[in-house]
Amino acid sequence: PRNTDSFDYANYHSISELYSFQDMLVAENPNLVSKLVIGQSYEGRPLNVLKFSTGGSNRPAIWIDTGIHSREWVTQASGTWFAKKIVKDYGTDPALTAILNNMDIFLETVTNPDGYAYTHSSNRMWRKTRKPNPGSSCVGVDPNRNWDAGFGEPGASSSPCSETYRGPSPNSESEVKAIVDFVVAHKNIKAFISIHSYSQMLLYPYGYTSTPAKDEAELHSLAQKAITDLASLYGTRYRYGSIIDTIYQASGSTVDWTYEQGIKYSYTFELRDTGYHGFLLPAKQIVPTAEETWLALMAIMEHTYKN
Ligand code: ING
Ligand code: ZN
Repeated sequence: PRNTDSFDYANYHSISELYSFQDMLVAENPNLVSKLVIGQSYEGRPLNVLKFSTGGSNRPAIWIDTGIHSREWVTQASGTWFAKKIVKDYGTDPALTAILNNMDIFLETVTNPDGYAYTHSSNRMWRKTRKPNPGSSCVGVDPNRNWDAGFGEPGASSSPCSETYRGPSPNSESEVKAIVDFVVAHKNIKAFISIHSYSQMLLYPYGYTSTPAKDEAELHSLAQKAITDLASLYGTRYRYGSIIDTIYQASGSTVDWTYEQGIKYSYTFELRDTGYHGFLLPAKQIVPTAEETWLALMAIMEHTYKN
């Protein structure tokens, strides 16, 4: 496609197509969208973040990432759709317009680019990063077990061959460290939403401990509102609750770390489906998945803006 109107949102795309989409969106909307490169992947790909901002400096911000697990293709595809939705709705949708007149949105759509390239070239089911592990023939670290929150506790593996290998140390993966450095330097991120698939769940901290988050009541009621809004479009049913109670114990995960950094509205989505297609969600479900998820994202973003 020559522009983001002719981009095929209803199909899956290679990393080069997703990266050229980003550049087209920036070129078409220079007063709203810019591209930050927050680091590089192990294999040297840029870690691109789209910044949606109407001005100000270091405004309170919302972070959204998709694709930290490379095989979860509906998430990178949905993130791409969200990027276009933001530029279409700014100035026409009053709720999003109010948010963007006061806050910035950061969107990393290909959070594990080496893994994503590998799912196209070699192994569609690749989840982890692509950094070799010294002393092992197994490659990669689980980038959702590599964060410095409960690192090394139950809910991750110390074996490099495991799909949930935590890595040699917190932030050992450049793809994780780049986000950590960005969040710490920014200091004004109010909501952090990390998007996975599949299971149809909306999860909040904690994953590494069964001690309730201090904001559990608010996180729970906002999750309920968000999944109710999501279901209003196509009837898709989500479960919700803390990570450990709702899916399983997981240590070193993204949103446990962001929550412990003081980002109250820290959530993880697990998008469609519940396992019939699993990671191989048919492309015809991309746009409906993105549309319904957007309603939940708006609920979280509006609540963040108003609180
Ligand atoms: N599921 C997540 C995983 O990393 C999860 C579940 C979410 C764990 C949030 C911890 C925190 O295991 C998938 N499908 O990746
Ligand atoms: Zn995942």
